[in-house]
Amino acid sequence: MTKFKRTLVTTALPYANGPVHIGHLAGVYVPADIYARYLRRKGEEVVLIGGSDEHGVPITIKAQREGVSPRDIVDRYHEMIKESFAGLGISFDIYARTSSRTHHELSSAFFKKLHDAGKFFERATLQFYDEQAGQFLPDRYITGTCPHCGNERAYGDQCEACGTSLNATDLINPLSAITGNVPQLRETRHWYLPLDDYEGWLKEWLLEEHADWKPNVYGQCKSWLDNGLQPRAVTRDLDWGVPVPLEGSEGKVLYVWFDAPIGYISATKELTPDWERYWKDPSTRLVHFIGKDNIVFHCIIFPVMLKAEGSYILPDNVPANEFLNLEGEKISTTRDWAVWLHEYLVDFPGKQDVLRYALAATTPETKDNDFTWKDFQARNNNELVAIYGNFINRTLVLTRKYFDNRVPAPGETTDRDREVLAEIPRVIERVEKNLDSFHFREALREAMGLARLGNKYLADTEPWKLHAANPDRVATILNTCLQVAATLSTLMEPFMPFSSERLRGFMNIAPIAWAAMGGDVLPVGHLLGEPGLLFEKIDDAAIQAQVDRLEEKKRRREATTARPVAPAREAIPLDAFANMDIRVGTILAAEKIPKTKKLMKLTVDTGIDRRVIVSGIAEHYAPETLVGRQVSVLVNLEPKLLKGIESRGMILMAEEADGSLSLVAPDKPVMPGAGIR
Ligand code: B3M
Ligand code: ZN
Repeated sequence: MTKFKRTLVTTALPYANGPVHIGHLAGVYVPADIYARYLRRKGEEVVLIGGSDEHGVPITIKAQREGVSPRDIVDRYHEMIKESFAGLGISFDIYARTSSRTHHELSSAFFKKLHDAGKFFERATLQFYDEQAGQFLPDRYITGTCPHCGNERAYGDQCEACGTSLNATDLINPLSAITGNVPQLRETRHWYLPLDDYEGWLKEWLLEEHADWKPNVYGQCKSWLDNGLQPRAVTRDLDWGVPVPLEGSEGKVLYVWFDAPIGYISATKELTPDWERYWKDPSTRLVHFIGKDNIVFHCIIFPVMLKAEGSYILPDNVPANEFLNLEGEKISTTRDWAVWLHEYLVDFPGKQDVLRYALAATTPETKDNDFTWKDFQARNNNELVAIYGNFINRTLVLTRKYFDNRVPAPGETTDRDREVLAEIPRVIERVEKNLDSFHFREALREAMGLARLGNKYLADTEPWKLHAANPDRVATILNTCLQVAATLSTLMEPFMPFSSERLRGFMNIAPIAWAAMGGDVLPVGHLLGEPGLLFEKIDDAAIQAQVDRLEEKKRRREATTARPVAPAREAIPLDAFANMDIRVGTILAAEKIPKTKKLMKLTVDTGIDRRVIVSGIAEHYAPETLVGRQVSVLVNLEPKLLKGIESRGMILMAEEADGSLSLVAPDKPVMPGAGIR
């Protein structure tokens, strides 16, 4: 491994404001875990670092929306995320959190060191301030009309209708999202990191010395550098985060993107007292796994911070991935368009490897990729079950049947047997080459190629037909298959650790070191374990349930975007309301009005009288479910002739954005005629 003695693998720290979805997994955590597991099996020194990003506006917004404290939010999601990662077998050496004391101390000291060394400059700017809330407003906390498309609910950092990124001061009629008041511009002072001063250095370090980075990463960095860098504020006016460790800076915290990457360092520090060996020794290779939206922070801003600090190593590679879409649409947490990891683990127990496989096989390495449930099913049924699983199962069952479950001694070999055995080291080499260069999809395809080869070899040689006539030949074939199977138990492990473990159980073998693969790992006479199924078919119903769930989300979303909740109407005096005579009534009879879709004829006991009311609820309620129900009736509405029936009054309904209707009823039985006011 060239000049490096060890590898420090970091994974983007997800905001602890919501669960983890397949987009996160495919882009960051599955590739990083494959990589770390691979290096470990090779016997290299490696640590895999993860943790929660618990600061910043994404957390405070979520807390405010739910009316709880930021601490409540991060405590809830940190545990949930940590647990679901463990459930999928992401083998973090530590899963830390940025609210920890170690992190606060370390990031605070980091800032102080840069400050004292004169690496920042201070600047005063005007920022929106909410007088009533008594605080400065982050851009996300300001809403107003988008100057580009007229959307009245644009945010101060972005308009989600037209996608334009904005400054809060661009908004027409800006309002505070906290109080709804008009915010005032007020002066505030912040510390800035002069990124522009580092342009020359970055061009050399990044564009020249790291021209081998993935083209999507390199290209984005180059474009940032070509466009010229601007100083970045590294502090914010917020009360949640790492306090700025300087006098007179009450109410200010470190910008979340300043402290979060330092989280990698503080996590390592929590993991081991020997953390400086990882972060300060140039023989450590630092690799950041991230998604494409985090490239600038990891390839430009964090390296500048590290360089300015002076005692840390810099990343050797940042193999960022593009995005994974879901059924052709961009994954979105706010729109709930995602497959959530914690839900997957419940819906598909014991099938962690299927998701890992499907995601690794569609890793969005150089361009966005699409996850579909159909593809997920096909990968399981046609590849894992029909090829890999089938090969393993046949091999083990035949060995049990013909050779008392013991590895048979091979007889004379043919060219075909030798070809299969000779392919093992070649496949291993190709898998390595691809993993070393972060081509996970291709690496998995190569590994799967070995299972495919084994499966085909078995199907072609048909040992089950040869046993009576030529047991020696069968022994050779099965010995070859068993060597391939043993190899697969290690070769597949970085991608699918759970089934590898099962496979080792079936074969009664201990884990095989990477370098030992392909050698004679199964001595003749070795007693195998209990064979079982490595993978099981996933039926159409299970897939349809997932597709239905997504369809339902889409239906709801379309309904809400098409008919958003109407704003409150103009204020009225109490009299205007008192003019409406609303009573509790009981439905006595209900029948659909023929030749109409929506109308129902209801006979209602209003307490005052029994009357007929025509109501447009036929699509929402069956007549027989209505009889006996209590409802709210506007009794003094002018009578109206509808389909030849005189309707006297109106049944009140709650109407949702998607048009669905519900009766509005008292929550316990009430005498008909009771007034509603
Ligand atoms: N929490 C953004 C994100 O989840 C941010 C990553 C921090 S990595 C140091 O995409
Ligand atoms: Zn807009």
